[in-house]
Amino acid sequence: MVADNDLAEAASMLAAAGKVAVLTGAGVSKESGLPTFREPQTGLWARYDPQKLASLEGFRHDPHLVWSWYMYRLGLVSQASPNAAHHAIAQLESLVPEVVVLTQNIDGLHQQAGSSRVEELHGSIRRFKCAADCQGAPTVIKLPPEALQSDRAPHCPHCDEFVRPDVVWFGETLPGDVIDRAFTAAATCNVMLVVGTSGVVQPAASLPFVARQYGADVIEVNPQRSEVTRYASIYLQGSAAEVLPALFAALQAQRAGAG
Ligand code: BV8
Repeated sequence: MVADNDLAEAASMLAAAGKVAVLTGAGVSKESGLPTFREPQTGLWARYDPQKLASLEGFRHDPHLVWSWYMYRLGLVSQASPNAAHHAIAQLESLVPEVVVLTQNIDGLHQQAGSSRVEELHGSIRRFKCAADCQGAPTVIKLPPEALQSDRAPHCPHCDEFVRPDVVWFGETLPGDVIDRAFTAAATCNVMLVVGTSGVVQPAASLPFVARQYGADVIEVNPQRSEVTRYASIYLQGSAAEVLPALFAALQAQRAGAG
């Protein structure tokens, strides 16, 4: 469990902050029942490397395999609900003037929990597009429910190319507007709260470093040390669903104490 004085120190950083950026990774959705990226995949997918499947090369090599993996994950996401960590992050908006969530996750759980400003750095598993963006980038395609039950990648109604999830794969660039807003948030926040990421995937993993460079405090929440820990101002060791409600309660208490 996290030491009370670390929680109190982190809460006082948040209490003094006008703008907080919250960078999240797969760990924040772990307690919603969604597997993280680098922990062993379960069942059928245990023998596949997510980094290979989450790539344009993987899709080109076997579009139906990659499509099936995303439909499997979409099934898990559809059953999942936001956990206490997502709710605490959403409630932060009632205590901090400006909060922006920068998520690497594609599950949409921050929005479901009520966060009003969410930048999806890596896209969304709930949105689909033509693999050729034949009508312009992105060519979003509405799919009938039966397409989501199929293990065969559907075809674009305009050009017959395959349809794919509207996510950013390894080797693909993030949408320019999204990455600009994310780096601006990192450069202008007073505190960056980093939750549940191993801090290895670029360019998202550079955001906490940029925040530190611009003078922000970085608070990390993770049961294990990560690539971010070495330059965090405070490292709160524990799971997101345990630590974040406690951090939010400590912040509320400080706000109440401040009158
Ligand atoms: C790009 C969408 C330009 C799809 C994903 C610079 C240096 C080195 C490499 C590169 C570089 N620039 C680009 C690269 C290549 C690559 C990259 O970073 N590779 C890494 C692996 C070295 N980056 C890219 O390709 C990016 N594109 O930069 O474009 C370019 C292009 C070509 C060549 C060069 C440059 C695009 C990256 C986006 C990939 N798409 N997702 C999908 O989801 O299916 S990334 C994928 O990894 C997920 O989004 C995931 O969220 C993300 C990051 O992983 P984490 O979220 O951190 O998850 P992970 O499992 O790793 O860790 C979970 C953490 O949670 C752990 O720390 C664990 O301890 C913790 N945890 C567990 N339980 C809990 C918990 N925490 C809290 N509570 C708990 N209960």
